[in-house]
Formats: sequence, C-alpha cells, structure tokens
Amino acid sequence: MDNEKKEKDKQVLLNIRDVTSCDATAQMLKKAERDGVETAFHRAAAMKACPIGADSACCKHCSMGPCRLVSKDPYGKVGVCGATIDTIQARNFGRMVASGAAAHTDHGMSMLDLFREVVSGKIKEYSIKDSFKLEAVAEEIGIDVKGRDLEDIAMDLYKELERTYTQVEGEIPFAKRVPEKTLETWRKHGVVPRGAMREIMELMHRTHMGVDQDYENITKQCSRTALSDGWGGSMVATEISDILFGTPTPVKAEVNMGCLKENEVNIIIHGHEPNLFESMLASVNDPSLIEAAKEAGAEGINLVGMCCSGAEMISRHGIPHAGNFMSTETILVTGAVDAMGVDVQCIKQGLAKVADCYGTKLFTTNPRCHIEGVEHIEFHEHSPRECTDSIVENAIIRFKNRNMPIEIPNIRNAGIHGFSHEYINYMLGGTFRGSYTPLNDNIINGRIRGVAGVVGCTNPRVKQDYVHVELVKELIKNDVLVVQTGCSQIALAKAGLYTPEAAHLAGPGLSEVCETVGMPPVLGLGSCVDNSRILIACSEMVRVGGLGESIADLPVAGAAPEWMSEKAISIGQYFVASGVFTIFGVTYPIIEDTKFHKLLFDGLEGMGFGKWGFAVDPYEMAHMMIDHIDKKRKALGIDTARDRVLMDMADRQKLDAA
Ligand code: BF8
Ligand code: SF4
Repeated sequence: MDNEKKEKDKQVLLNIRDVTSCDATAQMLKKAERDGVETAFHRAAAMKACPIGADSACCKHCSMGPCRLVSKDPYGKVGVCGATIDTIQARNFGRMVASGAAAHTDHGMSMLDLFREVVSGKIKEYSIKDSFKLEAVAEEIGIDVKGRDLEDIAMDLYKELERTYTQVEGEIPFAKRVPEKTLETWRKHGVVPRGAMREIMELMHRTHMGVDQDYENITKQCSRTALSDGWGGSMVATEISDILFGTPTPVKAEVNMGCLKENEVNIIIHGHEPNLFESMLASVNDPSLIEAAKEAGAEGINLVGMCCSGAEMISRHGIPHAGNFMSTETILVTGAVDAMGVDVQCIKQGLAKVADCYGTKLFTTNPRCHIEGVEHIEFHEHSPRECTDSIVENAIIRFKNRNMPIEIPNIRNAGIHGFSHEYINYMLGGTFRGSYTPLNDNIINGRIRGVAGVVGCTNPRVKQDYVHVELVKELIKNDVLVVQTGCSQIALAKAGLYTPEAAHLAGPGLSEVCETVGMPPVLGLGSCVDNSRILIACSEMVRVGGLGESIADLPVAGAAPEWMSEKAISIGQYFVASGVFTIFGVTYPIIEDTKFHKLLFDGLEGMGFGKWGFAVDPYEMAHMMIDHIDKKRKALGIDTARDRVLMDMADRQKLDAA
C-alpha cells in the first residue's frame, strides 16, 4: 500500500484540456488520475522526446558509433565512417519507410494467404463475398474473365497478386492502374516497384553501414519501396479484404466510448487485420454464446472496434467504433471492457498494465505480436472460432465477476461511413453511368476546389484530435472535399462531421454538391491500408480527364497532422512519389535546410513527383494545402472558374441532373 501510495504521488498530473479534445478521453483521463493509473499521455508528459533523435542527427548502424551529429551545425561533423548528415538522415528515413512498408505488405500478404486457402477450399470458415469485385479487379490486371469459373479466375488472381510480394524483376501487377504519365515518371527515375520483399530487402541492404552513401540514390529506393506498399501490399490488402468480406457501401454507425454498454458483455477488437474481427463477429452472434452471456446476467454481447480494424469494420458492417489510437488505454479506464483482443500494429505495451488495473482480459492473438505477461490465444485461420469463441467465453467470466464501479462516458456520435472508391463512382455518377465525371466537372467548374486526404494517427505530443478536426473544418470551409482513413476518420466522426447535415460547415460550392448528392463533406474510406482507395480515386480522376495527365497535375493534397508510426512515413512517401503534396504535423525527422531536406521538400517536385511539407498549426497546414490546390488549378487553367461563386439556373440544373 505504501509503495502504491508512493507510486501515486510520483504520478504526473496532466492539464487534461491541453492533451485531448476528445471529451470521452478527457473524462477517462480524470478517472485514471483519480485511480492512480498511468497512460501514454502521462508518459509523454514525463519524458521529453530526445531532440537528437527527433532531428535524425544520430546513427547507430555500426559499433564504431553510435555517432551523434549536431542539428544546429549539421555539416560541422561527420560520423566515424565519414557518413554525412544527409547520408545519416536518408538512411534513418529509409529504415522507417522499410519498416512501415513491411507492416502493410505483411498484412496484405496474410490476406492473400487467406484468399488462397479459401479459393482452394482448404478454409471453409470464410468465403468470397464480392464476386463482382473479384472479376473487376482480375480484368483490370489483364486476367481473362469471360465465361470462366469464379474459382479459376480467383486462382489466377491469387497467382498474379502474389507477384506483388515475390516478383524478382519487372513491374508489380497494380502498376497497370497507374496513370501513364505518372508511370513514365517512375520509369524514368527507376522507381517502379518489383515485389515488396525485394524492395524492402534492398532498402535494408542499402541503409547498412558502408553501402549507399548518396542521399539522392537512397531516396530513390525509399520511393520504390514505399510504392511497393501503396500500389502493392496495401492495395492487395484492401482489394482482397473487399473480395472476401464485402466492399463497403455507406452505412450509418456510431463512434465514441458511449458505444460500450454497461449491461452487456463488452468486447473490443483493436489492431489491423480484418480476419480476426470477422471471426469475432461470428462468435458474438453465436446463439450458444449469447445464451451463456445471458446466463451470466448480461443483456447481450456488445462488439466494438478500435483503431484500424475497427475502421474497416465500421465501413463494412457498421460495427460501432470506440475511439482512435490515443484512446485505447483510456477506454479500459471505464472498467466496462470485459475483454480486448489485439492482433498487430499500434498495440501499446502499456495496455497490459491498464488492463490489469481494471481486470480487463487482454489477449494477443497473432504469432507476430506477443506482449510479455499477456495471455496469448493464437488465431488460426483454419479454425478461427477457437480463438474468438475463447475470448468471448473469457469476457463472459469477467462480466460475471465485475467488481468495481463502471463509468462509461455518455457520448456517441452517429454518422455515415463506408465510402469505397467504387461507391464514390456510383454516388456521384448514378447507377447507369457510374463515373468520376461529375466529380471532375464539379472541380473544373469550381464548386469543389480540390480534394484533400486527411489521414493517420493521433500522438500524445499534440492535443489529441485537435489538429485533425481544425484542419478538416478549414479545408471544407474552403470548398475542399476531404477523404479520410484510419484514426483521423474517427477523430472527425467524433466531432460530428460524418453527417450529411455537416454540409453546412462547408463552403457554398461544396455544400451545394453535398446537399444535391446527400453526402457528408468528409468521406471515410476505412483503415490505413485503405489509403490505396485514395490512390485509385486519384487514378480515376486522371483517367476521366480534364484535370491533367498525371496524379501530380491534380488539384489534390494530403496530410497526416498527428502522425506517429513508421507506417505513416511509408504512406507519406508513396503519396509523394505518386505525385501528391503531403504535409505532416507534430515533428519531421529531418533537419531543415540540409540537402536531404531540400530534396524531399522541393527537389522531388521538379522531377515530376509530389513533395513533402511540414506544419504544426492546423490553419497554416490547411492554407498550405489550399495554396497548392490553387497552384494546380492555375496550371490547369481552371483557376478563373472559382471566381464565379454564384451559380446561374443552367448550372444548377446541370448539377441536379448529374
Ligand atoms: O494503421 S492511423 S495510429 S491505428 S498507424 Fe495506428 Fe496510425 Fe491509427 Fe492503423 Ni494507421
Ligand atoms: Fe557512425 Fe558510420 Fe557507424 Fe553510423 S555507420 S554509427 S555514422 S561509424
């Protein structure tokens, strides 16, 4: 007890309003402090980020070092081997890209493994839900579909997509989706990806001590590897998940911690791979488990998602979502979570201690991700229900033995989720002529100024959700249509922007389009691997015409305002390499004014790619994106259209007919 008291005395107390703009998380942080429980918010406040690491001014790639250079005088010193600041930064950056790309592509490969086993009949617990999409994707990458059995097409699709990972030479299959001029730029600079395994391996090799020591050459391999993620591993993850589990279409669903139910057995799935969650969905609907929950005194079983697998499940099935990355520990403080099952990525080790404090049963399920001291119930795709049924049974036991007060923030926000790129086609183009033409037309006539992707994590180094929400509000106010994925999507859904009524927050042009179509001004596309949907949408916009010949010509921009993970760096780099101006917030891991920094923030654009940007303030970020969009509009010769804000009757009729 004395020790516990000392621990409590030591605890950093937060100025809660400064660390989160999520009311539910704030309420739980207050409770956590009352209970003497520590979270990542507290650890971030107690531990200053290392300034040398933050600038990427150190190298520990060999034991002649670690070598520490000086951020304020970056060219004043070199490492023991002679490595310059540009080499060191580019190598560190490259390793972030390699790790991020590995995470997405390994996830994609798992989905493809599952697909193969389903198609060959070895796994019967899952099946093909969207055969229409299967044929469409197969046809797009050159597989003959006419008059053939679905199984044959599926097996050919499997074999072709396997090349996304294993191909030693030549271009990956989805390079066929890249607009011709963008692909030309890639070919010119030698960055068209081969298989992701090869690209990641080569990047790890080149960033080894004493190999690639030219930041420009390292940057090429960063782009090539990142592209093998965006147009490779991530895109396969999205497409195969749609084929297996269904392509999202708009669905009304609720987010926030109020989705927990005091009188039900609450189960959270948090992580990234939808196969675990899909099996859990089957488990919680099993009559015998529902009966067992009732026998334990519960009114039912309540399944809720968090982070990216949650974002996929809200998109596909309207499963409620309890919160984003910075809420995963705090939700346990409710005391209402009976079990949390996690798989891979963004799983804080700190969850173990918080779960322990509140008696929540925490389970790891994936062989890639164990946590010391946490029970592991391995998930096998050949018998998925063994794992998920067992988690439900454990949750029921915990429900029965609940022995402390429960406090659930009474906040739920309804909204419309589930906008796949296919649905955007249909929504804007109508059933009979589904196409991006109306989107392009509305961009050309200036009602929609441009499109922004706002994506990515939350990070305790900045006020949770604040930068996401303010940035998106500023963008839509200026008639920029926003598409979203991952934790950012949940931030805006909590802020109420996912309703068609939120159109009143948009500028006159965008709100008119939203009202005509009945869509919110902010469209959620799912999890972080679903950023590939944004790439496909960009390709479609180029293909339809009127907005230039390459992705780099489009009036679009991207942002990850509260990023934290290496996956985000890989995503940022593949958007930049695809031609998109991409801004990150929080901090940027490169010293300003170094040659490597100038290449990423300026030089790449001159080579036909996009470029990086950095800003902490959401309004500054928004206006950097808007300026870029306006610059592109001007280059396309459609800048004058925006002057004509008021629409005449003919315009209105044209829009209504669209
Ligand atoms: O892949 S947005 S905190 S949950 S890394 Fe993680 Fe970031 Fe959330 Fe999903 Ni994406
Ligand atoms: Fe130092 Fe060079 Fe070794 Fe890095 S690779 S730790 S810069 S000696």
